[in-house]
Amino acid sequence: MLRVLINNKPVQVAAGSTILQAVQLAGARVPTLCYNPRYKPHATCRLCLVTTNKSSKPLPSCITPVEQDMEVTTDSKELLEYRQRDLELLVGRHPNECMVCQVNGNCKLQDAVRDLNLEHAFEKTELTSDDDFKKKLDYETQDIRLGKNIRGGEEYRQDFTSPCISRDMRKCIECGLCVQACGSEGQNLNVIGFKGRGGRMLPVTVFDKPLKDTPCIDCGQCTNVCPVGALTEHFDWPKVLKELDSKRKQLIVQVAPATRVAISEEFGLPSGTVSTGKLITALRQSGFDLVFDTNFTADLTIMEEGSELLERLKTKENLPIMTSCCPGWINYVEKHQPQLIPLLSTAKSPQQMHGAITRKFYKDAFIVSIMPCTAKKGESIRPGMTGDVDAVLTTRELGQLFKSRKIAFTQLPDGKFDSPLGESTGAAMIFGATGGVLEAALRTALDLAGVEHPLVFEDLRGLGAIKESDTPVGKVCVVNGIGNVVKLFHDDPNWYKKYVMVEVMACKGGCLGGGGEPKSMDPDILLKRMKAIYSIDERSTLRKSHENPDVIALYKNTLGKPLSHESEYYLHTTYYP
Ligand code: HC1
Ligand code: SF4
Repeated sequence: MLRVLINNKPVQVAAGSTILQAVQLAGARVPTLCYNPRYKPHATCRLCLVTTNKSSKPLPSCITPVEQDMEVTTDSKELLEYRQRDLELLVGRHPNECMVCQVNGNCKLQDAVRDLNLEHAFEKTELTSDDDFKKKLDYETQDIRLGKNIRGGEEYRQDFTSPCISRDMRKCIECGLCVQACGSEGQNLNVIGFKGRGGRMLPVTVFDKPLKDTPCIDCGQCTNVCPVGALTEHFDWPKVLKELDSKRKQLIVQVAPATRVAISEEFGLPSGTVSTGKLITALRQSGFDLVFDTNFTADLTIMEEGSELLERLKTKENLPIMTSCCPGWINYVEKHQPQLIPLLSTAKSPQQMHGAITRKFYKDAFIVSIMPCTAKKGESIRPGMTGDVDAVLTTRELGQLFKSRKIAFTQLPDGKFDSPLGESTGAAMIFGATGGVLEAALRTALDLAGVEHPLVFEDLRGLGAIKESDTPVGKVCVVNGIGNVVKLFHDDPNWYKKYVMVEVMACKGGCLGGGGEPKSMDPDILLKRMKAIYSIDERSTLRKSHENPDVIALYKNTLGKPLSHESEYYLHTTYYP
């Protein structure tokens, strides 16, 4: 351990730590813009400059290692001037649209402007009336808009071609976090990379193509780390707000497993707080007539997928069965590894099963789903599924919607899901964590096969990259994050052949780390959300999908049995290379 003085306060830090880590340990603060604890720091923004007794020049604290007896000063007139100068350059070329920007209030550039008293650098925006604001919302909801803007002789693309991800490169501050998230430190897909050199570097897509024409899988990890409004989900919440206000139709909403934990962060509650009851009440106060649970169809997915597994084990065909509920993974298979298509479970995801069943019973309703995931927006308009779910909102968008409704989220009493599409088991809940789908499938498939087994499969839990378990029906594998799938294929194109079942979730941590989840600077955020998800399973009275009484009733009254003709019609789908 090294002894360091931060603004005269002594702290002990491990050798190899950065000054920024020591500053945080001492409870002090320096402003940061391009720093994210998930990725290697590279000191682009230079807002985290500090002075020390070891150098005559200010040093970027995010990349400078501590030394024994280093004396660090985080605040001084000189440092403020340095930081202000660097920030002014960024602000000077940033569009002056904060009042109508979708990330207004959740933007690190705004935070830095406030921190460094640079408000004067932003001129007053001209948009002052409600009408102007509504016009802006209409503009944001247009499906396709491809334009270019001129800035400093470069062309900057506004790209609204993807139903999942929007890009407005006028707002880019060139921090490079999106390049890291999509590249070798994250998804290993390199859809976004730097173009140009030195001060003219700009993150662009492969060959600078519109996002819809690239190998992007819509995972949204780039949007989750963008500190400003340059990369965002495609915003659908204004469209939902209009439907809620117009009351033209019955409004129905379903809630994904992971969102009931992460929504807490949007309202300042500690990470890992379970807010299921408050979430239900807030949705009702927002104007939804029926609040259902995606977990209900997570149980249904297990019935179908577990039965498919047992069928394939019997026929020894199309093994390993590969899970199909993550649309980022499906996009990856279709775009990058189409030879795997026959191995994918044909079961629709719980979102789409819920949409199909709800639509069967509520033909004219407007159906919304709340997901931690940007790719779910694209999934809802896949061939054969369009029209079941009318709009998909990310957890972040739901936070915006609640805030626009002035809902006092933290003060709300607990509500209850509507029945029957709101009942679920603990097995459904763990879908939200990496390994959870496979664990839930095993709990049911092994029971149905009459084999003794533990309830909890510890080997499949946690944040490991590749997790395996030997089960009575064969070896199974969980791959945590698409970046790890890319590595596996790179090392051995036949890596999957030794398993009977493989689960892949495109985002690290599973859905709880989805691209549409609240942005967080907490290095332990995935573990905290995961712990909360498993705690819900532990508290559940029913923990196996085939024990869900409403699922049993749905088969009895409507679908017959898993893999029946009716089940195939409503609950299964097709994939396309
Ligand atoms: Fe997921 Fe799923 S678990 S894909 O991670 O199978 O998004 O939360 O809703 O559909 O249930 C996401 C989460 C989610 C589906 C379920
Ligand atoms: Fe890359 Fe995912 Fe962003 Fe697409 S959505 S550019 S795959 S990080």
